[in-house]
Amino acid sequence: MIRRYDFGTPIRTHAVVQTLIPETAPMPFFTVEQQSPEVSFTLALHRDDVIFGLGENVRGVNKRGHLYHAWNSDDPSHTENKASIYASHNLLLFYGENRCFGVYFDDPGDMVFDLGYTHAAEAKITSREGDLSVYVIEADSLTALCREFRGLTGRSYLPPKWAFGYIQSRWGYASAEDARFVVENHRSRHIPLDAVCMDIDYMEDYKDFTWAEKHFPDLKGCVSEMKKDHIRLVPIIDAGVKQQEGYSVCDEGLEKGYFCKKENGDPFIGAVWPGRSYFPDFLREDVRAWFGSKYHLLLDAGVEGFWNDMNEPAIFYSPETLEKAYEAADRLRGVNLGINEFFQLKDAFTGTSNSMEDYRRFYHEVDGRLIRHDKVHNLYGAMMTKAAAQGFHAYDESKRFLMFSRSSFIGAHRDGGVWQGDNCAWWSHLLLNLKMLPSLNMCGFLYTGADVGGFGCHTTEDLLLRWLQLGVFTPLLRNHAALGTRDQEVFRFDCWEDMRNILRVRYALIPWLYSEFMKAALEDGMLFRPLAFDYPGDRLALRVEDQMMLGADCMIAPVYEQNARGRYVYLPEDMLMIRFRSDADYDLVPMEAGHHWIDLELHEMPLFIRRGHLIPLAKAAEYVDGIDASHPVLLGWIRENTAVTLYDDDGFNASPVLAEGLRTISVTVEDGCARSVQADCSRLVID
Ligand code: MIG
Repeated sequence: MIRRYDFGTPIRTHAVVQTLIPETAPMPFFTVEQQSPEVSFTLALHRDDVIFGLGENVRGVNKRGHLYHAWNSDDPSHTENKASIYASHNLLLFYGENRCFGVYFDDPGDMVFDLGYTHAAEAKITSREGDLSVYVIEADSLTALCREFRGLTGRSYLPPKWAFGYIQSRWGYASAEDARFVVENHRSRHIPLDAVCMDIDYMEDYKDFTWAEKHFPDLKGCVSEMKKDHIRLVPIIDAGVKQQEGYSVCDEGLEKGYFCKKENGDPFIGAVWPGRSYFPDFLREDVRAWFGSKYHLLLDAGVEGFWNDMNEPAIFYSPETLEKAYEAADRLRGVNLGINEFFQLKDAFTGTSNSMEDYRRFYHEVDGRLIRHDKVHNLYGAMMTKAAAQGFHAYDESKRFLMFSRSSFIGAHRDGGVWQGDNCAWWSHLLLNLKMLPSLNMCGFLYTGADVGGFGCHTTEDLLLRWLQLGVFTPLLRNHAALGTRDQEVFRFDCWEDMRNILRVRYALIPWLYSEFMKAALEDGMLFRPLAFDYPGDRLALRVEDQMMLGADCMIAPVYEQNARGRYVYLPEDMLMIRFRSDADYDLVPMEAGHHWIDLELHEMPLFIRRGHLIPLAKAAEYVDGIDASHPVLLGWIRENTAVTLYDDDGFNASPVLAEGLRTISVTVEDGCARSVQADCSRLVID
């Protein structure tokens, strides 16, 4: 059951797809305080209450004990002291004894989530602007809460099937030669690969929807040549549009008044990669339709997927903030600087980026009303993604396209996936990647993954290998690294064969992973869940944060520490561990419920299958289209006749029907032997 409560004048965010009539009775669970314009919601926490939610953010799966913000920010330092990164997903689930409810704050502006930070036994959520709808969700389980929430906010985005393949990316890839080099080095070593991401350097002067002639003299030819090799090129699109006369996107946007404006009506200018740029007012329907149609230029060249970046929006400086910095410099030049003045000078320049001053400098037109940017800041990235989705729909409504965005808001889960932004090549960020998965899934973002190997800092080969061992389970599996960091492609490392073998496990699992993904998407479920979702009565499962349930049948528990040769796991029930070295080389280890140490050499990774369940292992290939799932090997620990039902489709159809793609593989057990006409039962454990 979901009830809506309105405060102030709620602004349309596109997060919710159901129209609920606001309640007039007081809101349950919370004490509401209004101190205009702020509204806060306070709740006493019981000793054992757990708080799930907040989607993409730092720290744990249980968000209790710290302070978070709703403020989308381009911050490449995802450390524990941060309160927000690129997205605002304002969903909280309160769970404890006699307590199971969710609350969604549909507020596009700044919010503070004090979840037992100021007072350990109190949660206080504050809306700075006070214009919001609050949705209170009640259900009898965590899974049911999330299903209700998805019902409220709409079905998750469906990527094409090829987007489950391995994607190689790097900031610095610019040209057709760069892409070919990557592809050749994968294909010649039989390392699976389905796509190569092009970062900003493919463009002409970082201008959206252009490509540099010198880098891509024949883009269309290159895209189709790659496609023959089962590779897709996935270009980046940035939010800012370069200010340049004669650049059609800029000229049209100016002529039609599509860019965000300052109070005096002049278009706002902020500098990003292209230099001085304009920011399309994605909050307007007509601007979205226009910007969305620009993707057609690349779709016409055969491109089938994109990533949207810099859409918090990131702003390096504006002429105004820069001028202030120069003034500070002029004022202080020649002065024998005291240390305070020195820091003032320094801050004058570093403070030019993503400044509140700039975010208060421009306006959006929302349903005919001018609203200052800071009040709707968290919608910008989501509305850019919506523009792309509308553009794809207009281009070919029967087809799925790949889209993943850096910034997002609830509602953007209908239009695309997200990647987890500029992480670092740190072991702690491998763990952070794992922890964000279920939180993002609660909010509907199913197609997600982090930069495998780490974006910033130099990776190490053991980190990349261990990270791949997590990445093989994330729908978006992309190796991406920043300019200036050490080469990070699999083929650069001595142990590339171990990495390739792990990627082959991914490809053997894709039919199952795709099936689980599609079931989750089409039935408003989650792919990754904290253990607490599946074992509600289990006091130990409630606190586990470094293992996750995956799909209906499995649990994952990656190694996330350097030099570890294994790890501890907690099994809430009997499970079969598959210790994978490759798709063809693995051990089956039946394990009873409880605590275990498991040995895992650097090239080994575990997957746990719940006792009584089956999963199929297909014949791997070097690209998704080549995988043969017709007669899979079944893995599982069973006692009696068992069946597994898998979903499949052509991988493109934009309106798939679950029932039409289901196939059941059944196994009969007689005298301790298993048989199936549709599968190979040789690796089943039977007792
Ligand atoms: O300011 O396009 O998160 O993936 O490689 C950096 C260059 C801009 C940030 C993205 C990252 C991308 C990078 N971009």
